[in-house]
Amino acid sequence: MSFLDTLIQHSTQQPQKLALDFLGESAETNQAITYGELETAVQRTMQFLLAHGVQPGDRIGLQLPKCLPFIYLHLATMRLGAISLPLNPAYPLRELAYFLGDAEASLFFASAEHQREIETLHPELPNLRHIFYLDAHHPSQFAELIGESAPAILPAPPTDTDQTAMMVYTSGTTGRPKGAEITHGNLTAQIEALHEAWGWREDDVLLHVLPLFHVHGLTVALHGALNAGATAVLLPKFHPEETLELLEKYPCTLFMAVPTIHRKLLEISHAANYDLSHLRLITSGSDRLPDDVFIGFERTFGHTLLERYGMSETGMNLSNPLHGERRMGSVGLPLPGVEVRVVNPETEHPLPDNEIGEVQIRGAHVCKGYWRQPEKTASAFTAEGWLRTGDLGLRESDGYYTLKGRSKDLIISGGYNIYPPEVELVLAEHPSVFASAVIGCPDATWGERVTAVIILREGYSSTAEDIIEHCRAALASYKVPRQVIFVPEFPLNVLGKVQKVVLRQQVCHS
Ligand code: MLC
Repeated sequence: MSFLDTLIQHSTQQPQKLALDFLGESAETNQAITYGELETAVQRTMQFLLAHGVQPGDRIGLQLPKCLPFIYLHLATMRLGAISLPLNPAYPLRELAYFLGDAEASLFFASAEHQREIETLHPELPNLRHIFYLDAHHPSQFAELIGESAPAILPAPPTDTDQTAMMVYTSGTTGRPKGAEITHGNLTAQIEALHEAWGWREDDVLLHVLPLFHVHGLTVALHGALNAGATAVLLPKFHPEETLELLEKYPCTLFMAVPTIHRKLLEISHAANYDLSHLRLITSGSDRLPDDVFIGFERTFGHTLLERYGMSETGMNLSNPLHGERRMGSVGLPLPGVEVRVVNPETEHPLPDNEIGEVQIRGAHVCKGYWRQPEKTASAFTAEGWLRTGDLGLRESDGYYTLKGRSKDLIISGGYNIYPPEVELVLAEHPSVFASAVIGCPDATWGERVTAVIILREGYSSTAEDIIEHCRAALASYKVPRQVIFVPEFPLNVLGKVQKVVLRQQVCHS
């Protein structure tokens, strides 16, 4: 049964069961809804979308803060066979214009706070029929917007597993960001594998502190809870103390986060006073889990974190086991239905155990390709359908996999992927910058810190603050360099390319 069908089944079999408990910033924004109410809200949202001309295949942009209407819109869009396009609210106008333009979104739901700036974009986006502005601080506003139109006969969820359900933009080492097309079949395969591997249960209570616009918070955590008929307790923003309090007192059984969040929990001075013994599973992903956080969690909370490995294009691929050894530094074993191999990056021949090569992935969970970029799609997959992840790793003889770095030029900060070429392009627009190289320096809190290494144009001067200000105007804040280092020259290889590994050794002093 597809993920969306399963969700409908929960609404008929357990309509009174609490599905989502949204803990807003104030009592007014708190909202708790059952599976029955969720289904009603999704159906009303479908009617609203239909009334605004949404057709199967249409792209619906969602750049909203974490709120229940985001969830209704995401589910309603997919139920109609249209394509949900979640977007990070941190994207500045320039990036937003690219995503909406490239996807040719026909409807766009944005935060009322940004109405004035977003209005200026509208004339540049001929395919965009309507923009709706939502005020997350007033939940009743969405209900008023969609109204209570007479129930129409609504279409059943799409049955074509190859139909695109949602699109997630990822950047790359070259060129413009590309929309990974995640199909209905992908979503179902992803969630079934996790359901089995992590033993999701109807009586699970998940504390959800992640953003909803990335696969970790959306297709792993939220879809996971809804697919299981469990309860998700949603915090609009991560606060370390509140998180520990809720985990203890709600009480919750499941928690999923990125290493930066786990570290922030450990940094609370009285963390060990919280009793988390009733939790049945705490997972970590989106970035490598540092050993000291793994050990710190065991010592402080008596929990062995379960590390797993995934990416936007695939959802989750590998996971340490629910029962059995959760190996420190390892991303575990392939999930059900997931094929994994490690190959020589040049020849693409499979390597024997314990040898480092590129990790390649195949299975029903892997996206069908990139939106209107056939060349990028072709180069991402081998002829036999293996996805080239760009991650380096090895398989140990007992089947556990360990990641050993990246062949792609990529920085991971707090679980967000940052592609240096994107930042370098923005730096190149600064009049004083002759050349730049953007690297990730090790950072205890964030994993890596975005660092811009710059050669100034002769006769020009600039300051770190000036460079950072310049980047702020064009980039989402998590991509903005935290550190700027001016150098007279870069270490270059024989082809004249910056040797980033050497540069990192020269300038990163954590
Ligand atoms: C926030 N800031 C960051 C940042 N997050 N800077 C660098 N890297 C980050 N990840 C900056 C803000 O821009 C802001 O800067 C300042 O930190 C404070 O912002 P904040 O929002 O108050 O920070 P905080 O709440 O502490 O956020 C930290 C965080 C957040 C860890 C909770 O980064 C987060 O939710 N990360 C999860 C990302 C995620 O879900 N990734 C999944 C990708 S899917 P300023 O200068 O404006 O003050 C994927 C596949 C897979 O990778 O396998 O899961």
